[in-house]
Amino acid sequence: MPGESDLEGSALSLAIVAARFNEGITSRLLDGALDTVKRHGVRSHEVFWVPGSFELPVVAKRLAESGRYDAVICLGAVIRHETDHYLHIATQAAAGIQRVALDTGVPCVFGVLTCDTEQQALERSGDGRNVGAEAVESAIETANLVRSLGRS
Ligand code: DLZ
Repeated sequence: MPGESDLEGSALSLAIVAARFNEGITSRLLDGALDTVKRHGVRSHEVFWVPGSFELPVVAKRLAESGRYDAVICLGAVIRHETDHYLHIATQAAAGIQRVALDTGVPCVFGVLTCDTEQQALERSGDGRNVGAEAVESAIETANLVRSLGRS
C-alpha cells in the first residue's frame, strides 16, 4: 500500500523557475503551478524567468544554495524540432536539475515537458492534466519528507 502524501504547504517557501522559450506553453505550466501553490496553502513563493530550459539548472542552483527555499520547481517545454538540438537541451536540463538536488539536498523538481508536438504540450499543460501543477505537488511532498527526516 502506498503511503499518504503530505501536501500541506503552510510551512514551505518555494522558488519557481520558468523558461521563456515556448512561453505559450510554459505560461500555462506556471498558471497550473501557481494555482496549486494557492490550493495547498504554501507560505510563500517567488517566480524567476530564464531564457530557455537549458538555463534552468544554473539558476536553480543559486536558489537552492541561497537557503531561502524548501524546494525549487523548474518549468519548461522542450518540443522536438527538425534537428536533435532539443534532445541535448532536454537531457542536460534533466541531468542538471537532478544534480542540483543531489548536490544541495534541496528538492529540485523537473516540471519540464519533453514532447514531439505542440499539441502534446498543450494537452499536458491545460486545466485537466497540468505538469506544472504536478511539479508543485511533488515539490511539497518531497520538501515535507526531507524536512521530517531532519539534518543528516
Ligand atoms: C535553442 C532552443 C531550442 C531549439 N529549443 C528549445 C526548446 O524546445 N525548449 C526550451 O526551453 N529551450 C529551447 N531552446 C533554448 C535553450 O534552452 C537555451 O535557452 C539556448 O540554447 C541558450 O543557451
